[in-house]
Amino acid sequence: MQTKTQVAIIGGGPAGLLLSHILDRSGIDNIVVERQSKAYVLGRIRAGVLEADSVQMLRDFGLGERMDREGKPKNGSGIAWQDKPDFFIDVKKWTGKQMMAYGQTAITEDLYQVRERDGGEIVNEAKNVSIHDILSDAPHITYEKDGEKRRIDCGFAAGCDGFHGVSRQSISDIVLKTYERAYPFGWLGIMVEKPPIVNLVYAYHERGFALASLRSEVLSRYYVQCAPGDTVDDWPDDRFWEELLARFPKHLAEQIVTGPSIEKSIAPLRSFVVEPMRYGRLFLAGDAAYIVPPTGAKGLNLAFSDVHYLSRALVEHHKKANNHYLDTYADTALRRVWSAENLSWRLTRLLHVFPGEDPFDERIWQNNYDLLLHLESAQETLAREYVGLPFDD
Ligand code: FAS
Ligand code: PHB
Repeated sequence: MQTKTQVAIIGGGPAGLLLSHILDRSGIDNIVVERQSKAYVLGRIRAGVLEADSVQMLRDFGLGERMDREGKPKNGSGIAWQDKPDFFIDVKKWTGKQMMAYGQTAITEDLYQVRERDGGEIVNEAKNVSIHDILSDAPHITYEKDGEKRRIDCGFAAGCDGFHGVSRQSISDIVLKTYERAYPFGWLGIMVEKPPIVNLVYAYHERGFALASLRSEVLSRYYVQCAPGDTVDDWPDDRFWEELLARFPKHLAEQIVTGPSIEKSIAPLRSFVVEPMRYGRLFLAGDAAYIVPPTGAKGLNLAFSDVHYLSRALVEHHKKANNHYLDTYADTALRRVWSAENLSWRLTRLLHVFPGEDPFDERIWQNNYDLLLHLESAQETLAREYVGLPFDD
């Protein structure tokens, strides 16, 4: 079976679905080709915090109604450091903006709902997706569905297929440059049907990092730093709660309502970027091009800023025959990616225990926390980075 479309979108996660929705609103036809089932995609539990510009983007494109009803606006997030005073990343004070606690799972549900309402074409359970003739003016995608080989002829391909996708691998090794940093730990996350503490708080403790977050007034999300080889079987609920409560100062640990986990998973941490984010008529967006450690709450938000830049580029090309934003997409997107990689790496270094760390480095990172406590310029800089740097014009 052969079809034709203006933009073929590989990957139906937040980046692919949001791009599809925005292009559709501009009258640019597109097809999303997703490897997993809809139920599998909607079952993923990942990000929890939206930057101010991500919130505005969802509102601008008619995706803000449930977020504004169920999401929790936040003036910032706390940092608790063992035996030191607490710190609050006060984005409201320093930038006048708020962030929003609203889970990626809900966002993906909202995206699916509007794409299906608007008759969007999403092919789920597409196997062996391949991208062909990327360097030509007429690329095409092939995939298999229900035992049938299918082809989509397209003008452009958007690689929104995440870290394990096919798009990045379709770029020639000759041009692809990779930058990577692996971390000697992972994040063990749980979901629990209990009221969250008032603010989202990151904690540094000699036993390891911890994070108290939320999804709603009755759904909390918690994380602890764990060893890279750990599995969820190593972490029964009792051990998790004992470790989490030990890593927060007493006045915060007392606020945490424990209970049986309804979800438990471990995510490895890495910093990873590939350049370029464009190869011929293939444009990468989101986790297909980079990964940030979740410490800075940047991964999902970066996917949204990529979609802002890429959708603008494709609309300008198709509606005004203007290729300026296509030609500048990769550099523009990467500027914001590297800023987020920078913040995420610094917060990961600041808040985690690095086994065997050089004692000098340990003191330097403790001093970085002291500077936050005492230096307004450091507080303002962190607040501006954490709320999300403005999109480039
Ligand atoms: P996604 O990975 O979400 O979506 C890619 C889609 O492409 C998937 O649906 C996949 O099935 C599909 N796909 C893959 N290969 C394909 C192929 N060959 N053909 C077709 N489709 C294919 N970010 C935060 O900000 N905070 C967090 O706490 C946080 N926690 C995370 C926990 C985990 C375990 C992971 C993996 C990521 C986490 N992230 C977090 C980052 C995450 O939220 C991403 O930034 C976000 O999902 C990026 O969205 P996409 O780029 O759409 O990629
Ligand atoms: C979450 O709520 O899942 C969350 C919040 C902040 C982060 C990472 C994850 O930095």
